[in-house]
Amino acid sequence: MDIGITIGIIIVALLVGLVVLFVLRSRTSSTDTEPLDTTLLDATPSAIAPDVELRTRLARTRSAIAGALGSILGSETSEDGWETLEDALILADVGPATSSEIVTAVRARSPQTDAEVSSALRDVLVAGFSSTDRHLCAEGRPGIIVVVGVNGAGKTTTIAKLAHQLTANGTSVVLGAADTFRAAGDSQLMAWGKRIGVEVVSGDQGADPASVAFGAVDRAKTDGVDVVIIDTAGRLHAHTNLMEELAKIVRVVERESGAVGEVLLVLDGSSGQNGIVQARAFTEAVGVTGVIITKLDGTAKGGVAIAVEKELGIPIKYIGVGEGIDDLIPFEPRDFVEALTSP
Ligand SMILES: Nc1nc2c(ncn2[C@@H]2O[C@H](COP(=O)(O)OP(=O)(O)O)[C@@H](O)[C@H]2O)c(=O)[nH]1
Ligand SMILES: [Mg+2]
Repeated sequence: MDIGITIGIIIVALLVGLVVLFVLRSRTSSTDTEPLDTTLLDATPSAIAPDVELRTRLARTRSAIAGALGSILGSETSEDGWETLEDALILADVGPATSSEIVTAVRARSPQTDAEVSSALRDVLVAGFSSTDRHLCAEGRPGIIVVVGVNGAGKTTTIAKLAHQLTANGTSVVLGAADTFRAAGDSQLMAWGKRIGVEVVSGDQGADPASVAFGAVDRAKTDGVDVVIIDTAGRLHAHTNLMEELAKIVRVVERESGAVGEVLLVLDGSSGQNGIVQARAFTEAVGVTGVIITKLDGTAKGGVAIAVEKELGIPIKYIGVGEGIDDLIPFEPRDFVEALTSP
């Protein structure tokens, strides 16, 4: 055979081989952009040793409740003792009606010994929480989480903590700074983003928050990012059309992306029963899917967590127990109750 023809055949064969290889490779890499196979995200803090930590972080609320429990234990469980317990629950912002129900339910179990009183109280408190799944839902690609709540509740800090935990577990995150109402409303989120190595999409002051949210979702799509978390404004809801603005953010993002996985309401734990009134307003406007209660480390009103789920019927998904990046804990009713009632 002519040497030229042989070389020609070899070159053609090599070219065909290369094309086949290229097609195969691009097929495999295209699977990378398919939806996450799980819709539930695992955001677990790395640094916290739950039991001991939680007990100390909740010290203020705990000393009130466990203190009252102590006054019943060791004595005859007298009428006075039960009243002390009910008062302690009310002071911890469990709410008068719920506190009375709790004490009635504990008494109905006729506990005789100290151990029985403690365990009856624990069981009744735990039973007050729902048994819904508390994982974050991240349906869709990207999964979208919108975070709402009044100014100062802890939204921006909580978003940073959450993003940090998600990225530590291998989930990529983009943040949307849709708090465009305040001057430099985005600077705090940008600073956190830099610190934890997460990109922040922002807009100018006064920009339409929904368009910033849209931009963040768009960026996540382009870059193949798993989850978008959107920070929002929180000026007092009575004064402006904040609720309308939040509803628009959710609507626009839904239109762009099909689904919003979570609308998380951040509540300041130290605002106690007032927080429940706020929560109702947000829930009516934007269909809140989960609650995060912050600042439980600095308050004696942590009992509000018990009231929140009972009165709103929305699961608490996380609690904030400090200002540090790791101070956000997935909410576990039994751990929480044990931390509050342990001596
Ligand atoms: N002690 C404590 N402080 C918190 C917690 N979460 C947030 N904060 C503080 O609350 C203040 C307001 O938080 P920020 O995230 O700016 O609230 P936003 O206005 O809702 O975005 C900041 O000083 C935070 O450090 C928490 O769980 N514990
Ligand atoms: Mg903020």
